[in-house]
Amino acid sequence: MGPTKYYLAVSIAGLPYKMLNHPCAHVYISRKINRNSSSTYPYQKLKMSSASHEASVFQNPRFVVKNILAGRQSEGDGAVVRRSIGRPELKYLDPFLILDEFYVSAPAGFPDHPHRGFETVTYMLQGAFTHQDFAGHEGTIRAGDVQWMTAGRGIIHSEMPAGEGLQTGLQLWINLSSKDKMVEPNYQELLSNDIKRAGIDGVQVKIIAGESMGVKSPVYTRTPTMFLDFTLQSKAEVHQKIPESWNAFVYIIEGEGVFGSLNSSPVPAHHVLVLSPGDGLSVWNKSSKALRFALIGGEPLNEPVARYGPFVMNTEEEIDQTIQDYQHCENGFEMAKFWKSQ
Ligand code: FJE
Ligand code: FE
Repeated sequence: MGPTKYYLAVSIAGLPYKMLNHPCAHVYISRKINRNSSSTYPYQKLKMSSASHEASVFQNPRFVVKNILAGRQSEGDGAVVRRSIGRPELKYLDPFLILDEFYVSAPAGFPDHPHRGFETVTYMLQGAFTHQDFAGHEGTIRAGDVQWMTAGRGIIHSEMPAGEGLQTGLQLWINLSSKDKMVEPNYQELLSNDIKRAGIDGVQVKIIAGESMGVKSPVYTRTPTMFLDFTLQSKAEVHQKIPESWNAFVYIIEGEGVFGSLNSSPVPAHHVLVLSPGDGLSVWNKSSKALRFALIGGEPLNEPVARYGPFVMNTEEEIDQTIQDYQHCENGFEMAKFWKSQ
């Protein structure tokens, strides 16, 4: 099997991969088998004011203003994603470019491809993924682990399944402000064990970024961001503050929940809910099963967005420059010259 087969099979954010085919690096498929780890951790119990009381302290509660099912689509090489942010009905929710729930079984995956101008956050839900980049970084994240990658001025990397069977997770693309688009690439890896948790009355939260129930994440977010993974047992409720001026949305991972207003209809998994402005969100699980959802918020950049597949800049001129840099292995893409993933 020659590499050409894969060029044809791969698309990047709707563009045929061939258009981004690199003159220096070849795209080819590889995989490694890694053991999946699973473990359990005690949730931190916090004493705080009663949740129901807190509901009444939202001066300006957030409501659901858009509810969209994230349907399945093909991405990468044989991978399937449910795209919520980034789909035609919801092209951009400043500063968020894409949220994908990905479903991948080897040999499918996301072979060698570039990024510039934003961050990707990969949060594994099931299985494991191995990442390799053109600067020699390599790592495997497993269920519950997070990789927070700042592509900045340029990354070329591969993201491939590391285990047998179905690997699933969330990948969020967060735009960078014009002053940060060309920063040095950077990785923050948060292993499941190190992710802080809090909980009270049938509610558990993993704090990937930002703060909940008085517990803060150590992740440094260049674009101020909140990323919380909530699990509500049957009949539980939660009332989470969100900075007033931020854009925020919910992605339902499992179960169904009532969001924003107690008498609204329950919404099932794989829906994205865009929230109105406000200082907090209330959520109720009226069902008999657990509800799991991600609550994601960020400070809007309020800047123009010029986008070409995996390159996100402010102007078309910067996009042209980026394509040139990529093709000539310059201005951050130097390491592409002889690199391909293994
Ligand atoms: C990418 C197409 C892609 N969603 N979810 C084009 F598919 C990708 C890409 C991903 C991706 C990777 C993972 Cl691990 C999970 C994803 C899209 O890699 F970056 C471009 N440019
Ligand atoms: Fe990528």
